[in-house]
Amino acid sequence: MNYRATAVVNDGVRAMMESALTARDRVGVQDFVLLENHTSEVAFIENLRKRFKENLIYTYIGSVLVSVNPYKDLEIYTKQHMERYRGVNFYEVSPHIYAISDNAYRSMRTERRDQCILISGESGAGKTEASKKVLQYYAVTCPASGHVETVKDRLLQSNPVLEAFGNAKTLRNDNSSRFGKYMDIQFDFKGAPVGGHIINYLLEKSRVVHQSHGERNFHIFYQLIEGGEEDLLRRLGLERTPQQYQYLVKGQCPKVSSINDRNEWKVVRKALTVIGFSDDEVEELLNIIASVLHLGNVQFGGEDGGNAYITTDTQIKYLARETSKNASVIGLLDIYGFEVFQNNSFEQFCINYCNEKLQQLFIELTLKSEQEEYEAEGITWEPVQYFNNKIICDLVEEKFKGIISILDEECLRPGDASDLTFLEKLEKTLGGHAHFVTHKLADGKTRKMMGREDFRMIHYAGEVNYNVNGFLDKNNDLLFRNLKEVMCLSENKILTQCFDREELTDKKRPETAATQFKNSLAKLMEILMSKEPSYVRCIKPNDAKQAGRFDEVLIRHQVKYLGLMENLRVRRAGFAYRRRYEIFLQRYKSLCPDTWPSWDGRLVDGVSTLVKHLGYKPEEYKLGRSKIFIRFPKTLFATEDALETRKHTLATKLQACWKGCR
Ligand code: AD9
Ligand code: MG
Repeated sequence: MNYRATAVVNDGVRAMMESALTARDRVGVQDFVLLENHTSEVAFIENLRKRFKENLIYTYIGSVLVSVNPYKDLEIYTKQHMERYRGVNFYEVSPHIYAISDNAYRSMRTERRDQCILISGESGAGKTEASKKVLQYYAVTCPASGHVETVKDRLLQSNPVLEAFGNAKTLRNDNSSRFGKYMDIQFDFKGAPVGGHIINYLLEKSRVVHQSHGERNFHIFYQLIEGGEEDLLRRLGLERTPQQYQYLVKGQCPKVSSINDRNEWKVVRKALTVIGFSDDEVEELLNIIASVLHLGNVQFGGEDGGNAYITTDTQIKYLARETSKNASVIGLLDIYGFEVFQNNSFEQFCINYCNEKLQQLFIELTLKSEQEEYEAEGITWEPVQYFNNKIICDLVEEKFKGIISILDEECLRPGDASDLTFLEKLEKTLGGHAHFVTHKLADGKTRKMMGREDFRMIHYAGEVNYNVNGFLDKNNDLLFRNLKEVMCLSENKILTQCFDREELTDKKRPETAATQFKNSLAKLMEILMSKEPSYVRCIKPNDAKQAGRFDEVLIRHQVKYLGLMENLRVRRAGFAYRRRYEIFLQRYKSLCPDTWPSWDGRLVDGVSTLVKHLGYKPEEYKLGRSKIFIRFPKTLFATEDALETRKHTLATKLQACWKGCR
């Protein structure tokens, strides 16, 4: 044997030994259910830290994917990576957003069940990037047929357009989505994407007229001004100087180093055409954008200047060729996670309510799918104790006595209704509720550390104080009737689509913002309940948007508010690990002389022979119809260690043999 070959073998053996000895210590476990001490938050975070240090940003809790934003480009999204995850078993490859995407796609195809992927996390945690990765995965790996290329293009190109009109630079994220998004991708019977549609939630309209210091308006304004062709700007009456528009200078940062508005303009302009806007429609759309900028500069006389304002509640909807009845669907939800700031207002109240609903859905569906799996495998179901947060959802949404009902009532009440009378009503109706607190104590004394304008909710993930200031105004969200009339008279077709004439003849009072949100959430829950969910929980590692920084305090906060420990507890309540017989046997058959090199009998008998040989105790495992269920991680680790030792012994023998040959 030549020297080079020996060196390669030596290196291989060393690497094998090193990895056997240190892999788990160094990179942690790839599924939190395998943590020895699964109730320890410290162990949980330590595992995240180890993996993050090794650029392993993905970890599972069972089938839930936890993702930590790396704030740098990792070489893990190539076509080769996509291929690696295509059609393989979820657990056979390292955790990845592609594994979640592929698994959802395959379940949709094989079980003919609609799927949804729910992505949550706080601002800047990587939700939108994750949803783009899912779309890219489908665009590359799904089969194509007929007009499918157009549909794939539309799926991908919808993102830059949505981001231009719905994203903005905030202090937390240079590309922050200021709306929640649910996107349906429809697939035909061959598994090719054939269409889709998008629903938006709670667009932050107020940003059009006001931006906090260090923040910007929606990207499209800057893109148009920086990138728009000379001719176009002339037609729209715009100058290429963002500084001169009132609506673009409030935050005092019209330029952001990480954003190239001019290039983005080109991408967005092209995308508008790809997703089906004609040139005329684009011109009309940009006319609206330009009018908003002009309106912002209108000077008003009188005492308080610019009371008139306009919002661009631009609904970018694209409906691809509407589709055959047999179409299956994968839904993608990119929605704000729990928000807890120093000062929490109406927006945080709505967002956190949305998260309570999603948590309820998670608990119901996870337990349901666990139960279904046990039943399908013929294993006795052992009930799991868990906190049912329905009580908190009811606190918010119940008719007559819920917070939203009380708020609506105050909004309707003529006379002295104010944010403070709303708070008083809350106290009267909800005082004593286990999840609702104000500064007033039952004995008439005052609770310390609580503002007089605050109410506190005990959410499933922790306590949040809400300041009632502005609740009534924000909930009313009124646009004056004469303004609506003007909009309806416009010759701009897009504008008249946005302002429906029928609404004007309707004498009914428009729904309040909270009620609209409650109703749209109820619809969303219905959509999600009818599908099989996968979850992606995104974590932001630091506030500085820097690669390699793992801020433990910030991360602990998110682990808490994402409810990850509760996720883990529910997932670990039964069996920590389960595998199909053929996969388990294939991996460990070399550890038993009766199953090595192959087992000819029934799979279940092979697995039974193997685990008995390994000394598994009856209480440590159960054999179902097609899978083995292992209760504790330590049992599995002992088996993994035995496998590593065997590989090591074989490698040493091999090396000795090579030496002998030389
Ligand atoms: V917000 O609630 O919309 O404000 P998101 O959507 O959670 O927020 P986003 O996906 O926009 O966050 O990610 C923020 C930034 O983090 C991105 O612009 C990227 O610069 C960075 N990021 C996020 N995920 C990844 C990733 N997987 N790889 C590399 C990433 N960078
Ligand atoms: Mg986002």
